Amino acid sequence: QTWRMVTEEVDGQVQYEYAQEFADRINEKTDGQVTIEPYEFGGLGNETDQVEQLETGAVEMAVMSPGFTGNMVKEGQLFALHFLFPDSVEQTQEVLNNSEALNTDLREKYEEHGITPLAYWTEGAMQWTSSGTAIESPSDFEGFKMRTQTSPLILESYRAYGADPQSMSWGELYTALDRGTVEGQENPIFFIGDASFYEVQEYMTISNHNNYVAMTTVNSDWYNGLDEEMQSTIDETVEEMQEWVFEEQKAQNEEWLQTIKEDEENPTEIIELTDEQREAFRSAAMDVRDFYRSEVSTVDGEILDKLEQEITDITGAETG
Ligand code: 6CS
Repeated sequence: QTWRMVTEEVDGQVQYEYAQEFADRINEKTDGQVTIEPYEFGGLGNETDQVEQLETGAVEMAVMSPGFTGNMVKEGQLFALHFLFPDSVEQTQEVLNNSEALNTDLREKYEEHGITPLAYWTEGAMQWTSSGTAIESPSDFEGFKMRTQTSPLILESYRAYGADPQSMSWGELYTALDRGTVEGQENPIFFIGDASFYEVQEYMTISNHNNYVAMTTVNSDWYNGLDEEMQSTIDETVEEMQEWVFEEQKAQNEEWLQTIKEDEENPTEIIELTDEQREAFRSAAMDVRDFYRSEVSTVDGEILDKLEQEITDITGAETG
């Protein structure tokens, strides 16, 4: 049997490396009975096409970002909220692994659309890059043309700082930054490096304002139709991969930070925010939580409330 697994990234990047490793493990565990074909970004269309392919069962598996499913699963947009997850990436992964709000409640919301998220994992803390303006305080975002993914709440999060956000596929982003169609974007460091965005940006602000979360997803009907043994093999492999991908993103993010710092041909000014500067963004971002509860959530923010409690239980501090 051959199953397809689409990703939103290309060879060498975290999602695609994940898919390859996942495929190798399944192949080995099934003594070659099952082959999983990983697809790079673009191989079967753009990010939005991929969501549709998984929904309809045209592909069996996908690595998918909630940032592209916001128009479908409203609740999934909670990942867009800035300063929600712990500052520590380790603790963030702990929340992603153990949260009932995400692994039970949010999973059910996705399943209403035929998609089952089997796991959530971080690709690292997100940072801002910019040209023209160094982003150090919310006022630096005033009128700033910011590229984001398609989820409406991501755009709302930048409007809260006064920015002028627009969504586009990352496939168009290098050119858009180069031409000044947009002035900045957010991503984990490895992606800012590997997709060469830093080459066409002047500044990188270490904001850690959010985490890039990806999901390992399957078409629900397909998954539910597998025999028990195959389902367990998949579940067990998804579980093992959590530790693997944490180490992978960590290594890639560390390596790329070094490379960006040392690239003299493409100098990038790296800005570390002080606690006070970060606090200004954090307080400007808080209204977006209310917006999520009142305008976005279809269950009055219940999943977010539960998640906030789970986060507090792990960090011992309020998230808001
Ligand atoms: O910015 C984006 O849209 C892309 N960023 C990452 C880290 N992975 C794929 C995604 O499409």
